[in-house]
Amino acid sequence: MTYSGEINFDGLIGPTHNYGGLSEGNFASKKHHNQTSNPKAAALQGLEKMRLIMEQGLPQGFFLPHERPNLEMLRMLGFAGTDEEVFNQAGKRSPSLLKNVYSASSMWAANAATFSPSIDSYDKNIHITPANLNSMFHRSIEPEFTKKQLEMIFGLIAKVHGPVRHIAGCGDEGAANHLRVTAQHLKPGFQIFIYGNSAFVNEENIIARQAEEVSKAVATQHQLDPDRTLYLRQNNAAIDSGSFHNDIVSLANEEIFIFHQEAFADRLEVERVLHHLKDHVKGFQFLEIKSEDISLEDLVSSYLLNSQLITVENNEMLMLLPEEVQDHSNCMIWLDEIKSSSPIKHIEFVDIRQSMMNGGGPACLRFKTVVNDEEFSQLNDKFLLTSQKLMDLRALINKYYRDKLNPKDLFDIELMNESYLFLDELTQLLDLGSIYSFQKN
Ligand code: SUG
Repeated sequence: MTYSGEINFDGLIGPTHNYGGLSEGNFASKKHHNQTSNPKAAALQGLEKMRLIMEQGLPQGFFLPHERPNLEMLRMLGFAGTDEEVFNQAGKRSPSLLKNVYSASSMWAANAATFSPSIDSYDKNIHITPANLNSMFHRSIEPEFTKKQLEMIFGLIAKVHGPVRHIAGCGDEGAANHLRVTAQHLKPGFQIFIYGNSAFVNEENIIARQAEEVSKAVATQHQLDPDRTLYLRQNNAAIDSGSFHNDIVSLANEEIFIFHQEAFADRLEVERVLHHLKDHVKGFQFLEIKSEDISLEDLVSSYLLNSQLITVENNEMLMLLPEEVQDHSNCMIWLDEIKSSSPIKHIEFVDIRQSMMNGGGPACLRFKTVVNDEEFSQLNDKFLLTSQKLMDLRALINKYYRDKLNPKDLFDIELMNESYLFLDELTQLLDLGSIYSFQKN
């Protein structure tokens, strides 16, 4: 099969998905703290979303869940002995730490890395930089295994860089703070990097996860044309309203750029960016959501813009939204309006409630890439979904996953064993060999 265009890689939701309340500034994570999750339903919901995208004719990729609990991290922090001893000591001496190394947060693949397609770079290579995610402990333990998977998938066709070093203030949250606008996926594009603040400025009470300097470093490393690289700063009011990542208040696909009136800090900069795009991108269209139509609060609670916007037949677009949007009449009115004024002609809703309760909508669950046909032929297709793999994954999830998991259950070593058994069988199913640390002991 040949293919060129967009391919999304979704994070398979792992067996330890739980509501640990670990993310400051993420309202959903805080609101559902200590509620009982359903990892089985979560993973099946994630697969169903992937199936819906495949149904539209796009190949669909996936990332494997990371090894959780991450005993290697506990060992790096001084815990020693057998796996059981390390687990039990950490549970006793530092319950919060154990909860953090158990997080299934790698499911939110939009935070895995920043992706630049080869057409945009001087050296005509795909460039990928794994996000360091250093703002939150539970996420900061993701980049190493993310890089490993990126190398396995894109190793033959991309430069996979190292994450930007873990330095206080120098956070990188990957594609969740990055947009690409272009006449067509495979034409040269304009990349917009969105940051919270400078690494050297610390504003009280504002959790700015993405540093300006880091965004700029990623753009430089990706060999992007400075005339085609744009920067916007998140509005503190948006961050404060629960938009910890920019992908909750803006969205782009090909020539369409959607954003909320209060998404960005500096109106003049927004105008400059819009002019630049209007002058250079054929068919460019922006849709600005006015606060009087949909408040920031409604945007964050509905996750209207944390949806997937994909190009389907006849250059029309499909918007795949979380079901929760249907509870907001103002969002539904807006959707009706854009159907007549933009290429977005198809609207679908998906139930990903389990992920939403931790602040992750459809857009969070996917890492968007663009490849040409030659690159496509060299992707590692073990990470691409087929109908058969979909069935096999469903069966494996049904076999191993719990349908009830409370954060207090994380202290039960049986959960660790179940999690590792699942991951072991998963690597066998996908013929990946031993990729997890526990498989090497
Ligand atoms: O980093 N939630 C994730 C949600 C990430 C959403 N991603 C995008 N917007 N692209 C986060 O805050 C919650 C984990 C917990 O509380 O157990 C969490 O990590």
